[in-house]
Amino acid sequence: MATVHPVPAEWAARAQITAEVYAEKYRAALETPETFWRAESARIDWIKPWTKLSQCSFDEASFGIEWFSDGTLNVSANCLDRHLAERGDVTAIIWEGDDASQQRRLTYRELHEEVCRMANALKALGAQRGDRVTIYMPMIPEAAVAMLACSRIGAIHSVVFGGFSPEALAGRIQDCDSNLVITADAGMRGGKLVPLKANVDEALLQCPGVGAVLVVQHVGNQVTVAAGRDHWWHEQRAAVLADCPYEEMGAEDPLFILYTSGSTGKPKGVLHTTGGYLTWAAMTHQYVFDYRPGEIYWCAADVGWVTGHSYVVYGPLANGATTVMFEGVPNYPTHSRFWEIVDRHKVEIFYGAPTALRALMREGDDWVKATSRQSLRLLGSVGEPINPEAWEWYWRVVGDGRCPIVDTYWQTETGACMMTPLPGAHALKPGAASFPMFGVVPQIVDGDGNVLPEEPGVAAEGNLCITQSWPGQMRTVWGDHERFFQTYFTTYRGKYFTGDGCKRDEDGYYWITGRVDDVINVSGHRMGTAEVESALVAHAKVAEAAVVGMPHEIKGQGIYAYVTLNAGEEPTDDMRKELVAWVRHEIGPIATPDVIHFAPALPKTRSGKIMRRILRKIAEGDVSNLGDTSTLADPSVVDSLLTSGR
Ligand code: 6R9
Repeated sequence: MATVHPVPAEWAARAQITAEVYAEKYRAALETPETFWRAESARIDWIKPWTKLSQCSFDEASFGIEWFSDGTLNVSANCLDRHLAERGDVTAIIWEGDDASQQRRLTYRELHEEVCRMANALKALGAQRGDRVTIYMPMIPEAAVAMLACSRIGAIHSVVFGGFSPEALAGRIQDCDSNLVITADAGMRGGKLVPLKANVDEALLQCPGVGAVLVVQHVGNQVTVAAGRDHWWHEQRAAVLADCPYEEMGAEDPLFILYTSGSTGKPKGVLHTTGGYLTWAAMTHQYVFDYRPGEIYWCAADVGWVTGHSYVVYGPLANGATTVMFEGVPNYPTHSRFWEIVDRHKVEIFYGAPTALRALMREGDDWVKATSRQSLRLLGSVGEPINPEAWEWYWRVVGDGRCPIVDTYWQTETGACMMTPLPGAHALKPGAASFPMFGVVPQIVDGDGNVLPEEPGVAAEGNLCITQSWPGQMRTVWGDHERFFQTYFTTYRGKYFTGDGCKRDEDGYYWITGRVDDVINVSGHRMGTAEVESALVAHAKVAEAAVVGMPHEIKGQGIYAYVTLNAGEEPTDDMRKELVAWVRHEIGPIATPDVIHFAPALPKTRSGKIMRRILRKIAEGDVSNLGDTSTLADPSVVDSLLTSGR
């Protein structure tokens, strides 16, 4: 029996969402959606109010997703302009550099001015409504400024995580035909320089369509400036006006593209639109974190991931919050860094990833206990399942047993949080994503698509689908609407399939059990095994590769790569190093294989399909029961795998 932490009395007394309110709102969102969403979308300032709530269908013949479609608004106006009258002097962003002596604060008024100036600079460089702008930045306020500046002029941003290689960056620039890139000279992480501008230079050798690069001077390192193409932000900034009118955007106009990995092919450009996304991000930010105006809130995610989009930038700023941005890493200069930041800025709500917690947990409690953390009142977790051991440590050591933990389950595709316990409403079960957000209807299906019925007191386990649309749902895969439909709506007809396994326990709590497709979750980052495979086979000496996940104490999952070399190539340690370096070059450090297993051959069925089940078992070190291998074209391949080199 898992431990259960009851709702603390003081939380039940003061939380915005109590058990009763949760039940009422959940019911209202499904039974009277028009009234429910009228009220919830009123948290956004609309230029022209919507009259059409939604037109959504997951069926092939009538497929389409639209919310609030005849309404108009502007996202940056919602995150900035409308706050100026009442809280113009409130801090919008608290920034702390990798080096703790670097600190910045921007009020809403200052942020508004920066965004207006950057919007004007983008226009001066030729950016227009509907253009794609790629943002490749460190975690500095200008990353948020760049996103908001795009939304102000109706340009579609595509943020690429600074840990991706020039090769990966180029692919993302090409896929959405970006003609403008915003970057910085460099970023700093854990005392190490990340040469962003140099990476952009390398990527642009393959991207002739990019006519302008806006470069923020951050570290002050030497960079190359290509005349006519590259422009310093500080120079442009000084040359433009401090005010920029915002564009009136349709609710269904694109807001951003964010590339994410799937089970097949190249990363997909997940497209989010304007009205539904902002409503969803802002609503969940308020309810999930029980956020109140004036609170200091810190989401430790990078803006290169969806969590950074929805919970560092759009959700908190739409709600007028003070959002903390941190450039560095949890263990630099010491393992106390996160908690020192909490103390320094009096952070009340902290939202982070299990992988960081596991890494810090391993270093012992003293690093945490050296800090006060008295300001904290709520903790959050996101990105991957949190193991009960890490959960209990987070609760007991970081939160001193005072702070509820919201374990928020969602995806790049879902825009913002889909399932979570709410701190004043639900007793907490360590590791359970718990209950659906308002408007979310989860369904657990078996492999054949049969719905496992929801019966009180009866547990069920299978694959997680969502049966109806919610405002923050992605609208398409950039440039490939057919792929959008095929990827998410054909495994189980008429339903959105998440790709995750899930169980519902006797009390109705949902637990995410991890991906059931060929996606692995490495340190909370999604990685398609197919992507790593295609990087490996692109190497001249590799004949074939198959990649699977393996259990990893800190990262959650590690990358285990089986590689068959071309005839005549030697499987040496140097070869291993060469391949690891190659993958880092092709994708980036986040794709670094943990194990390269030189395999004389891969186990294949007679029809040529690689039997991944066997590869996973061997990677897990569970070789006692490899299951039925009789359908293999050559069963002796398994023995050769067991004796060959890792
Ligand atoms: C927000 C984000 C999505 C995948 C998702 C699932 C896993 C995220 C989780 C979780 C268990 C949680 N995931 N949050 N699993 N519990 N609280 O992470 O988006 O990068 O697209 O990853 O991450 O497997 O399908 P994204």
